[in-house]
Amino acid sequence: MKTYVVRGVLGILSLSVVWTSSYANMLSRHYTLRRSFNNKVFNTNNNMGYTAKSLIKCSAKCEEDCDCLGFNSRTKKCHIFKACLAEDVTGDELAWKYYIPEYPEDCQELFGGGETTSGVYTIRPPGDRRLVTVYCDMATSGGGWTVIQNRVNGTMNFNRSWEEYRTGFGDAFTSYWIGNAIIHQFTKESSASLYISVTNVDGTSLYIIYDNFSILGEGNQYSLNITGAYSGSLDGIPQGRIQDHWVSVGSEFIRWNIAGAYSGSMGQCGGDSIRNATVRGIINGMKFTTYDQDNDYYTKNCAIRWGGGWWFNDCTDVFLNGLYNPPENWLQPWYPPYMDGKDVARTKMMIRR
Ligand SMILES: [Ca+2]
Repeated sequence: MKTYVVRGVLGILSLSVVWTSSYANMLSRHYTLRRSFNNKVFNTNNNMGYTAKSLIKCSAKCEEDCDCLGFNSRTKKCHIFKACLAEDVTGDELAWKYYIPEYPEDCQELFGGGETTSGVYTIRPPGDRRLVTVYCDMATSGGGWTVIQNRVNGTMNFNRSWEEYRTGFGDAFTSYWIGNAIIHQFTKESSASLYISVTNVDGTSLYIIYDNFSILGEGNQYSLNITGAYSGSLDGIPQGRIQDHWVSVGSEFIRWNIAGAYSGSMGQCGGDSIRNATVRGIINGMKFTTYDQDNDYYTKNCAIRWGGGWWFNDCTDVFLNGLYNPPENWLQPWYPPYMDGKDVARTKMMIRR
């Protein structure tokens, strides 16, 4: 299905283009009509020319370097410009219309503009010329969440280089990491709320929300910074199939039993496992580590040993980027309650500024 609607926004016509995919998600972009350019022709040195059957087809040509698109509904000409400037108008020709793509900085901006459908959208993160496709969760906990990490199955490799974690990898329709540089841009002026969910293989989900999340820039190896309160159900109570796990810590041990209570000699533990880790060190404040850049406290490299990039201490009790499929073991997705990736079907991290 391909549809477009024309609707009035502050007296300016706005074109909303919607694609649908086999994932039943939607990719949506907005373009604003520049009426003053109707029936004008621009100097063609500054554009790419195509033939397109429709405005929708033409708009699909509008990517990274497209700040203006022109379509002639009579001749089916489609022109992609870096800019449409009044001084570049060279004459008149009927049926030309020009549209300026509008890119929100994040999903919260889209949500505030009336987009209440979860799906894949194109954003232009603050301080960044790049266009980025992301999944926007418009339904969970008030909506407007920009998904920064999504894992829906094991097909996407999360054992990536520093550069790949910096710029981002994956596919917004399935599994991806949005990129440490982008997360930093989102959170460098003021911290964001961070929502983390872990979905069991039985379909139930646990979540935790941190009020204040940010990461430093690349010069500080994207250090993790979480402050303030948290809430949620990822509270250390064993769930679902997780039962009778034993963890030894030096001479001490913890035992989780079927009823959900714990016994042992470690006292209070669980809940905020980023700041209250009991086994492998607190990761709040830690730098990011990848297989090709070791910033952790382990004598070797946690990313190599554990098979994915993350904020490691020695190494971690919380690891959402682990190896997904047996026989390779995904360690400590979120301990407690998750000790092992075999209990985890999906994970998601998302932020709202
Ligand atoms: Ca190390």
